[in-house]
Amino acid sequence: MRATSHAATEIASQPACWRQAAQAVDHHLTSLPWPHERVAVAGCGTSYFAAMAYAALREQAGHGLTDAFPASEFPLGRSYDRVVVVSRSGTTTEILDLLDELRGRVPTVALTASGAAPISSAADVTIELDFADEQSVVQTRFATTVLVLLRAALGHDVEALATAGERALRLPLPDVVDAEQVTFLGRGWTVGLAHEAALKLREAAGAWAESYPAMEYRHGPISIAEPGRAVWMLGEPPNGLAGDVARTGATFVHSDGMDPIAHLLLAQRLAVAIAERRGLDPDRPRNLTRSVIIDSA
Ligand code: F1P
Repeated sequence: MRATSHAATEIASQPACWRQAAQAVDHHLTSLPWPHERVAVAGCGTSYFAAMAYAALREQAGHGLTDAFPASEFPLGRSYDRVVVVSRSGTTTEILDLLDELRGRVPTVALTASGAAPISSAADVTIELDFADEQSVVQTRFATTVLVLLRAALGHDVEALATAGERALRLPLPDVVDAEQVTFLGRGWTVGLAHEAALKLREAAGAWAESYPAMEYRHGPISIAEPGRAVWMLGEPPNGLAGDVARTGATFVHSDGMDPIAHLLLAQRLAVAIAERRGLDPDRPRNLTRSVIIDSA
């Protein structure tokens, strides 16, 4: 294995990518959802989780109804003013199929790392974030850069996020590298981040990781908590959760005031650290390719 994985390098470059996205946002504002539009956002895997986080943030900001769907489960019968799709590769089958279905019915905008990919001719407008493309199969910086661009469009202070991200890159990892199992939790927009963090552990490290909306955790998933396992809250934990987890003997990790997207960087780093501990290459997950292209035959 290389001394430094692509994933590790790409994780470390996120604050710089976020700043670059912030510089580009004004240029893209007219293509992105306008306040009061009914919007749906779709993606697959990591790109879907970025879509989920944005959807919750946009609604919370009062910009209007915003749904998020896996591209394969998009409800074609619903009416929207604009559909946003997210795909690093721009070649994912479900995304291209969805854009085909939507053509001429609703304005579509695609966020991709590759403007030369088929997604560009399938969507009405393409926003290319080539500076956030990645060599690792495992996505980190593309998805967070998409989310930061969309947060910038909602008026969030990207410089503060980038500074928090730099701090998250310097912090020691929580003491869970040897945990047998990690459950990530979120609320509102951080539910998407929790799913993304768990996906990173599964993809990069083949690790047992789960994810839930935080208030759902006590409705069953807490049954697997025990010493040697961990619960990791992205954002503010709901009342009593830390104590409930402590009583199981599991380790409880939380954002402690850090913006959850910066806290996600620690979870990404954890995924790489677990992979390295297990002698795995975090850039090359088992059974996964950079883009899922499904043969129609
Ligand atoms: C989506 C995706 C990623 C996954 C892997 C395979 O790709 O499912 O989430 O980590 O890279 O593809 P894309 O549509 O964003 O290119």
